[in-house]
Amino acid sequence: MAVERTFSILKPDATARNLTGAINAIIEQAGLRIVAQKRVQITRKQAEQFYSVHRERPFFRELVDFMVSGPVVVQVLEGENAIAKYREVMGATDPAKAAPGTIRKVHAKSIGENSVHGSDAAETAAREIAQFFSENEIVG
Ligand code: 3AN
Repeated sequence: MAVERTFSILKPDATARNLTGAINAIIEQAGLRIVAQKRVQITRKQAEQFYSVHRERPFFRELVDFMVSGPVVVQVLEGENAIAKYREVMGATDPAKAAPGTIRKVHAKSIGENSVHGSDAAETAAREIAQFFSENEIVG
């Protein structure tokens, strides 16, 4: 398995509850390296662009409102099989269905306020990383 990069967001429900360190500890314990990280307030335009695949979904407005409701921490994670590994570490979208020990099982509040985002495939990871980071901000 090759070394990959994936894109992660610690969402507003996580930053509001001072969970950046606790979530980063789970990420690092899973063997993923945080090779870029910054705390930002994203704009509505950035959120709409980021989640444009969900534009037609009934929860789109709610999702965008939530993502701009407070600061987020955007990250690039690196490691063997990082995309699938981070999806596993995050747990299911709905925290009620997430496996024990996963970030969402431990910390998420609901299916909407679910603490973290992680890319779902290599192409999405590359696109999402490029939306928030320039190459010289990523230090492996
Ligand atoms: P995941 O983040 O696990 O890849 P997606 O891609 O299905 O899940 O959904 C993207 C985001 O949209 C989720 N992280 C969640 O915040 C939000 N979302 C998904 N389904 C719902 C829902 N039924 N109600 C509210 N928000 C939702």
